[in-house]
Amino acid sequence: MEKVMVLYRRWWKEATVYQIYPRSFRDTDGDGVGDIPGIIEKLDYICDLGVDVIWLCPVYRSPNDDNGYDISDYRSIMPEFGTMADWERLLDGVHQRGMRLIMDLVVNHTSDEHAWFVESRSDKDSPYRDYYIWRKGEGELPPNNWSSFFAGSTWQYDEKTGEYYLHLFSKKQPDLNWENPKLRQEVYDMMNWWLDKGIDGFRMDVINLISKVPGLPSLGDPAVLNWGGANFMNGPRIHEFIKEMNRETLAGRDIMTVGEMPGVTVEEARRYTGETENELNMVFQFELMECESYWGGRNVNWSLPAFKAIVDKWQQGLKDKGWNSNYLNNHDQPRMVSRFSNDGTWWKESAKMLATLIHTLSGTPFVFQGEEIGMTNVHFPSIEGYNDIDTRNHYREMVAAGWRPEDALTYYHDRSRDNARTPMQWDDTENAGFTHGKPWLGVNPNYKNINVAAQTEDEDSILNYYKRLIRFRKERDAMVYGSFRLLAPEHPTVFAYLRELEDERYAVLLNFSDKPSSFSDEALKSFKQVVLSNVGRTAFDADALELSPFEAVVVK
Ligand code: TEU
Repeated sequence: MEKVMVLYRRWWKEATVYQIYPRSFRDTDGDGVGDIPGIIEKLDYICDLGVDVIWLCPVYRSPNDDNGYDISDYRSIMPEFGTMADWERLLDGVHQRGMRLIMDLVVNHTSDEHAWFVESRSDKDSPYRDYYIWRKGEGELPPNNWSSFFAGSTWQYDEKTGEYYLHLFSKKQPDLNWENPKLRQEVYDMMNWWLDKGIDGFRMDVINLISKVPGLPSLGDPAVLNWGGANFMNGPRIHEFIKEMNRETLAGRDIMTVGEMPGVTVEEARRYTGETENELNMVFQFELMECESYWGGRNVNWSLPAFKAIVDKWQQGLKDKGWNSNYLNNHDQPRMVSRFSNDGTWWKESAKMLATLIHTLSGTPFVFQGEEIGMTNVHFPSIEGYNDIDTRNHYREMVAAGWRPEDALTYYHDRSRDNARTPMQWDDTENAGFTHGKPWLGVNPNYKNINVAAQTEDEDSILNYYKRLIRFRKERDAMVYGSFRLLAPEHPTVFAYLRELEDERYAVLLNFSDKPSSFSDEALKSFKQVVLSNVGRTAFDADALELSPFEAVVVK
């Protein structure tokens, strides 16, 4: 059994991260859009959860084609959110409470309104031309057959200079050309500028997309679209770029980094996160987020054994070689309780059960705002209710391809990124206490029942369970540094595993079903004492174990 070598102890391994989507967190000036003063107002709430790090989604100047992921000035704050002075007060407030702040770094692309792109598109001879990726078309056709994450071609024709520019996301998000050393240096200067202000790290948006395959070849099979998009993911210079970025900005600073990486494999992640690789601390992998298939607009086949196999692969794959991040929610994903468990009868139990999973795996847990009160998917009655560019563009494309509008809408009831983006539910007053104006996106009508105020009062609430859970992990080295051993990989309803560090041993048992599940395993024989339960269990008998619907239990 392993020892926690002092060398491998890291604050960011022990930390819990809380993600804020500022637009939807708390509005103080009544314009219907969340703001930085709103975050400052809620810092005591966040601190009280027991989290250590806040990850702030983009707060930079942006025309908001993709809600801040299209940045027009990296060094100023979006006026709707406040001023640089507000942001500085936020940083101080976070630090005063002993927490840390990590910023979103979006450098695969900028906004088309960024000064670099305005210059770049103005003239083929502009010194900024090469900051972006420009190509001639193939006759009437764009330079290749890649399709955008947000539907349609990745290429936009630009009249002025008669060429196309590449945009993996919206046409207002032109991709930066990382092959250009001057551009890379500009990015590093900007990162150092923020780091010198005292921030504690970065979450790096789609950072594995910055190196594209030379020549930008078409994908072999046009039907594979972007998810077969090997030509722009984990490209040949990706590790070189990230190592250079590390040398130029991160090295020698006590910060944390997490790279968002669609399409990343465990093998690649070992390199990105290896202790001696000098790249990043952890990555967000997408395999769990893609464990479903969609037919006719309903998610039909995610199965627990497949889900467990993915978790196990990543737990084993990065063991002693890198570090995992664990999440089931963020601003791009449907709400976990609607997606992976039960947002009806078993809402409370099942939200706690999923939380138990995330906080008892090896890796750093991430909590997305509202998750801690079990916020659910929203079902806006019409597509007009949706704001998200990904939802709106794909919906249009689907209907044009022959989907019935009601089926496309049902699909987005399950899938839309706006499920995560409805305003935070603070209390049962109008607009859930998010704003006294008109919210930019509709509030989920269930805010009367699901809100922070009600759950603060209720000892048995999801919110209070999160607080216990966060503390629980922090107090136990085995939960952070222990090994992971999956039990009964094929069991259809129970997710069971051991976490062990020398003689500190825990078994975690999670029932993913709305029916009772019995479970037995030789490995459980020596476990006796219940140390955490989402249903008030006190006794544990490994020989006659029946878990109640969505029960979670940790035994010692
Ligand atoms: O997301 C990148 C990403 O791959 C997806 O989660 C994406 O939102 C989804 O696949 C669309 O179908 C990051 C950000 O988290 C997201 O909010 C941004 O829109 C995107 O990059 C572009 O910056």
